[in-house]
Amino acid sequence: MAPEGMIEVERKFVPGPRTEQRLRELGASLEHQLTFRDSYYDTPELGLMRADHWLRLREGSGWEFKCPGAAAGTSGPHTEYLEVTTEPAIVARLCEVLGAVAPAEEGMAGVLGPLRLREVASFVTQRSSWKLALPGSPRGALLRVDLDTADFGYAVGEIEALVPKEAEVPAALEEILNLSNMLGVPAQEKAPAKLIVYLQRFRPQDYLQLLKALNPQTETPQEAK
Ligand code: V4E
Repeated sequence: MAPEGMIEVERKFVPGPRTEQRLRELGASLEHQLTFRDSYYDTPELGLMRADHWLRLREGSGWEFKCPGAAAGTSGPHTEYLEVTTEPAIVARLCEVLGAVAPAEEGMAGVLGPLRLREVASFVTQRSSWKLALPGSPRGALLRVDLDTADFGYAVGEIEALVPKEAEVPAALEEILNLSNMLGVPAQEKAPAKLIVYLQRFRPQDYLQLLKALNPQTETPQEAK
């Protein structure tokens, strides 16, 4: 998770048998290997996820709230989210999104009930986190590559850059796309997030409702002729 207020620009991809070897060839270093549980929370109507907001409790890190950035969503192969990690800031944003009056409590534990937030998904991820600097990068910044396997059997990779302001997003995006090419990721490939695959497998009705809300123009399987 990014430090408070940073913009996370990322692209997910399907890792292949040669992905790690390719990362090493490009000079990437394995930073750490972690196992953690994410528990996602939402209202019974999925009021947060339908508005493209994602609230989770990450084991070892605490509460994290991903809110859409200027180019959030799924129009391109990348996504852009602002990450909020302090509890008072998360509570304030939750109230905005859900149209609720701010409760007297500022901590998360005290607002879950009043805001009708309950766990909708929970799974464990095994993650290998790689870091590398792209040669010739004008930003001189590091890219992170996470290779994840969720306990329900789904593997996904993620190339991520953290930028402090919107003006730096295009350069970060270009670096991410360059690295994607170097890793052999097909240009238009879009791999779904672990949570989306979890909902598809274990909460199919919620998944269909969510898909419709996030991509109103998409036909759901039941509606397809
Ligand atoms: C932003 C988002 C979701 C929340 C989980 O984000 P994700 O990047 O998948 O988390 P993780 O654990 O892989 O990485 P980390 O946070 O540690 O860097 S779930 C779905 N989205 C966005 C999204 C969307 N709006 N629409 C569709 C169809 N898919 C994904």
